[in-house]
Amino acid sequence: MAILPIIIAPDPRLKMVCAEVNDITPEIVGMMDDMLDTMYAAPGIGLAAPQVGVTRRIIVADVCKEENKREPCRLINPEIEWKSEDLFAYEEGCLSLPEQYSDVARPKSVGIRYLDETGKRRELEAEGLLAVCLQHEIDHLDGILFVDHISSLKRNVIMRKLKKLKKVENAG
Ligand code: GNR
Ligand code: NI
Repeated sequence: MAILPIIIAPDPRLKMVCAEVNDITPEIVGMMDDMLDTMYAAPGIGLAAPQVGVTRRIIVADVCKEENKREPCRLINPEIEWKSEDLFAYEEGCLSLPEQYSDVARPKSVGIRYLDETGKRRELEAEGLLAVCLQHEIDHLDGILFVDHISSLKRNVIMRKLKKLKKVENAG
């Protein structure tokens, strides 16, 4: 069990297209547990490997609210198989963009194909908050942040704030 440091934007590691996992090693399985620990500690409802500096196609999620009803999801090489035409707008945040929020419209429901931690091929259908979360996480694997879905005006305001925050932190 380990809580890993979360990378804050802007950072080149958050802009990379992550590599597929070909071999699910014990290191990868252990890393997914560390990612879950990190996500629960934050707290967050999802986490993508590039946010902890690992540019591989791995995500974890749990949209359950209560701490005693945890339902951790571990997805390797997730792919969106289909998405609904109707959209759902939700106010998104990101652990890599602390304290920044904006409405993002995405397909309301999605079908996702992935490998579980044993290498078994699986599929899931998600809607509501889980659909939002999984699309947000899969975006991270392609170097896409939620601010890439909003107007450049709003994005620039948020990115400028984060750059300033980093400068202050580095100075202090
Ligand atoms: O914890 C998180 N909450 C959240 C809220 C709305 C839409 C997406 C998210 S994901 C975020 C954690 C995170 O940054 N995952 O990459
Ligand atoms: Ni995020």
